Amino acid sequence: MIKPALTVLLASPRGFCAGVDRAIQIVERALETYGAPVYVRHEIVHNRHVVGRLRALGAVFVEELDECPPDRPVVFSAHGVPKAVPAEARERKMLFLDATCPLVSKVHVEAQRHFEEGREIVLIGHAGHPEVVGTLGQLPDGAIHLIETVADARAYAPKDGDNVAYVTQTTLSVDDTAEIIETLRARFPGIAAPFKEDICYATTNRQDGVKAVAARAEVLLVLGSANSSNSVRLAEVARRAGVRASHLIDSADALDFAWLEGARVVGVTAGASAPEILVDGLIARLAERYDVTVEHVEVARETVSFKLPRALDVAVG
Ligand code: 2E6
Ligand code: F3S
Repeated sequence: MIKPALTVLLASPRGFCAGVDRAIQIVERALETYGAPVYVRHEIVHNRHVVGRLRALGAVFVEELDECPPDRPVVFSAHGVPKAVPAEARERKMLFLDATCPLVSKVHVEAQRHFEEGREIVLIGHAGHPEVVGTLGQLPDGAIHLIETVADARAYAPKDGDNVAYVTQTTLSVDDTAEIIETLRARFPGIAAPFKEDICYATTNRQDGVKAVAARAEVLLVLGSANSSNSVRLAEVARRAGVRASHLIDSADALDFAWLEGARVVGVTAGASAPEILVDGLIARLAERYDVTVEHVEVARETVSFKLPRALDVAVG
C-alpha cells in the first residue's frame, strides 16, 4: 500500500531544558550515592515518563515532607518549595537536595529583595501550581499578591501604587503575560520589573518554535504531560497562532490518527520536561501510516547548562 505523504515540522529547541536536565541528574546521582529509596517531594518534573523511569530506579514520589522517613535523602522538585520546607527538613535533621531550577531560585531572590526594600509585590502566575506555591512561600503570608489575568491586574488595589513590584512564574505564555504587565504598567508606571525576564529562556524559545511551525502546519502535536504548565502553554500558543488543532500527548500511544485526517503538514514539539525518546516514538508511529519527511524548524540555539549542587559531593542537611 502506498502511504500518503506527510511533512513533519520538528520545532527546535524542544524538550529538556537545563533546569530539567539538572533536576533529573540530581535524583539519579542521589540514587547512586545513597542507594534506593530516595524520596522526591513532588514530581521532580511534570512528566509521566520521567517520573516512571525514576520510580523504577528507586525514587519514591511524595507530596509532603512528613511522608518521608527522616533517615533517607529527599530531593525537592525543580519547581521550588516554600521556605518552610527546607526549614522543616533541617529541623528533622534530614538529608535534603534542592533540585529547584536556578531560574526559579532567581525569582525567589527577586521577591525577597523587593520585600526587604519595602515594596508591595505582585506575582503573575497560576494559582495552585507548585512553582507559585513555592514563590508565595518565600515570604510571609499576604506579602505577595497573586494575579492570573488582565482582569486581576485591573482589580489589583495596592496600599501604595507608587511602590509596587512584579515577578512572574517562569513558564507562562509570553504574550498573555505581556498584556498583564502592560495593564499593570498603565496603572502603576513606576512598577519595579525584573532585571531580566522571569519567563525563562526555555519557555520563550519553545513558544517561538511553535509560532514558527504553526505558520505552516495544519495540526500541532506537543509531547508533554497534562500537568506541565510550559507544555500546556505550547498547545495554546499553537491554537492562537491559527493551527486547525493542537494536542498535548504523553506519548505516541495517545496519538489518534483521526486528528491528522486531510493534513499534509504536522508540527511536532515537546515541553521542557519531555524526553526526546518520546519525539522519536511519535515520529516512528507517524511513519507507520505516512511517508514522513522530517523538516527541522530552528528558531534558537540553546547553550545554557546548570551545575549540580555541591551537596552531591558533600552530604548536606
Ligand atoms: C520547574 C520550573 C519550570 O509545570 P511546569 O512547566 O512548571 O514544569 P515542568 O516540570 O513540566 O517543566 C520544567 C520546569 C520545572 N519548569
Ligand atoms: Fe528552569 Fe525554565 Fe526549565 S525555569 S526548569 S529552565 S522551563
